[in-house]
Amino acid sequence: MKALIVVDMQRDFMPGGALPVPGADEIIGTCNRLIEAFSERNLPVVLTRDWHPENHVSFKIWPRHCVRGTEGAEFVVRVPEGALIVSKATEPDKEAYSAFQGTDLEERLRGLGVSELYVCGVATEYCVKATVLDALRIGFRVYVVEDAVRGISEEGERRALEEMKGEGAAVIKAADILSGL
Ligand code: VGL
Ligand code: ZN
Repeated sequence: MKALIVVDMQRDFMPGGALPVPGADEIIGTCNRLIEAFSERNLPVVLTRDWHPENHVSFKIWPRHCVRGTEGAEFVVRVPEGALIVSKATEPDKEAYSAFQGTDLEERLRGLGVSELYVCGVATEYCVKATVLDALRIGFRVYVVEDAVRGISEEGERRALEEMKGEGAAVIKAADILSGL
């Protein structure tokens, strides 16, 4: 069984937001098409969100962003009925880039019989990469949707894609998923 994981497509990571990822708004449409395609086929759709408390430790390194309940933390993609929403980095003293860190995502996916993950969203070299590497480590087959991810820097994104491939991820284009789902 396949599932889609949409990483941190939230207002604060869009251009004009608190921690902008260049070009992140350009992938909203593609993420939405993937979300529609998976949910139409009753395949699980996971939406992760950075969901920080006011006093989160990451605000020592990053501008204040994605404070839970604020506008900046809202999703900019469609949230289909039945979507699994995974809130991460919710504890003040713990950073968590991976959607598997400190969440029940693994158990929920296993409970649904999922073995193959398609990952899109932001930021390629932070939360996307950490999520993909964790997923590979715990035995999922992972596809990174290269035209539906964006990085904070181009160099960071390029290196992250290489690292994910080196650990066993496959890189795929959205059109190839949509035509073969
Ligand atoms: C992220 C930096 C800080 C991400 C989250 O979603 O990639 N990056 N918090
Ligand atoms: Zn964060």
